[in-house]
Amino acid sequence: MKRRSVLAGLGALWVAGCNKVAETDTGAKLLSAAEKWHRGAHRLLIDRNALAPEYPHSAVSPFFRGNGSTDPQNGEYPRHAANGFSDWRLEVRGLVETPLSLSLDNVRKLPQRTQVTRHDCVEGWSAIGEWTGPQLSLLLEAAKLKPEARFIVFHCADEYKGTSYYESIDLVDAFHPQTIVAHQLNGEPLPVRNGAPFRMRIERQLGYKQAKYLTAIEAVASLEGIGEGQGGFWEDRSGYQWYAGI
Ligand SMILES: Nc1nc2c(c(=O)[nH]1)N[C@H]1C(S)=C(S)[C@@H](COP(=O)(O)O)O[C@H]1N2
Ligand SMILES: [Mo]
Repeated sequence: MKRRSVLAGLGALWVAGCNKVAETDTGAKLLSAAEKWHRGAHRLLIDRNALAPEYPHSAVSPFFRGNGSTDPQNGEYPRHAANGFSDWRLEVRGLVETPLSLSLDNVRKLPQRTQVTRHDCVEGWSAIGEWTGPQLSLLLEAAKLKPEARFIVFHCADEYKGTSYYESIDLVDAFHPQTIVAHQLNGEPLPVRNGAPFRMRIERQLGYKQAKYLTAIEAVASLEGIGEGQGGFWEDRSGYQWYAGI
């Protein structure tokens, strides 16, 4: 037999086998369940890439309140704040080929995205702000994720209630176009209250995911061993949902 007909024969066998499964009742049920699952998963992925609403500049809240840490006093933060964050470094590390160490100036010179979005805090308040910064995907592409990377962890400079604040997201949110490393609010450098010099904006997620005072972005394979292993400060402390999609 020629190779081509062997392949054709294999194809025919597979189709025949498949029809046999479909002929039986359980087989048909299995197939339709698999198909439904597949359609559901596909819909979920499309939804997860959808954009959060963006607003006209006129919708910006006159005052974007601060919540949680608003004026960190621990470690080197006060010194950095006093000299305009001129020697602050933002690291991109962990499961990457090329770790990065970026100054405020380095980050300002990257291609920028500006978005006017609504921030929703679970404590029951919202505010609209205009955020500017490079997309996180740009930094992750520059650092080149290793294939084992599954989550992105955000390390923060502040201690809140005596514990370092941190957060984490999966790669779908990490590569979402509205996930940016913001260094401006309403066209001005980020106020200390809102996370200077860098904070995350992950627009499809609730307020507590929006890590402020960013020191490092770390690619990891698992969230075990980071903080108490639940993926974030509030997840560890109060059992908030790790996936806080909106
Ligand atoms: N580093 C750090 N990030 C943080 C917090 C914090 O206390 N520390 N609080 C979170 C919560 S609960 C909210 S609602 C938002 C508040 O952002 P804002 O201070 O700009 O309003 O930041 C989130 N990110
Ligand atoms: Mo919040």
